[in-house]
Amino acid sequence: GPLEEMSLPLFFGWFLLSSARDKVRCTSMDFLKTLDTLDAFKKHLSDFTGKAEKEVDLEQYFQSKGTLLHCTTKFCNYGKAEGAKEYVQNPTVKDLYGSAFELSLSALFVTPRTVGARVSLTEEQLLLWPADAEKESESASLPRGSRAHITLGCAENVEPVQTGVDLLEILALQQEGQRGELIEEMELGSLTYYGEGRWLLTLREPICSPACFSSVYG
Ligand code: ACK
Repeated sequence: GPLEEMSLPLFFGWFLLSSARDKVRCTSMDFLKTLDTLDAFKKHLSDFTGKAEKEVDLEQYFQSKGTLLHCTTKFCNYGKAEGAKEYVQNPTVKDLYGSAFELSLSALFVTPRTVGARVSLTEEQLLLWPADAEKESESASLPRGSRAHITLGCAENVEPVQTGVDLLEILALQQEGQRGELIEEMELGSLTYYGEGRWLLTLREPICSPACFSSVYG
């Protein structure tokens, strides 16, 4: 009945603690500030503007949604999403609910739609990862956990669900053997362009972020 559906959250995920949040926000702001000044980026500016504009301010272009940063494990949609009830009943989910984890952020990525951080999950973290999270990817063979990410911002009229889709798209290109165009070694890591406005910064030093496994009803 409706009461039962109400008892499931909107989604489960790891929620970054406030110190980690600031660190991640600063790093991503640094990256966006640098990226939109690079000649290589300006060369492909039409990916972002669609018009012959000369500049784009990426910090303005992406609106950050709220202040909480999180990595979604399972989108439950209050129980309406496929597999939501099974996920809640998983004993590991119950056992680990409310406990602390260390997330490893291994890359930042930017597309005309979203900006996000890739999260590299440990074996233990994968126990909380739903089996079907990567099914949207057309090349069906991406390893479990590939979609794990933190949404850092979305372009106007873009929903955060897009961030994971954009990440899967870049990883699918890599798996097809596309190595992208290595643009430059930045202080933060190496910057690669994958065409159609898709930029990937592989971090030299992964960012380690303490996070709590919990859920949101809001
Ligand atoms: O940035 P995200 O991972 O993308 O965090 C938000 C969160 O749930 C609350 O909206 C994610 N989300 C929304 N719809 C879906 C979906 N269909 N599949 C997976 N994640 C989703 C969204």
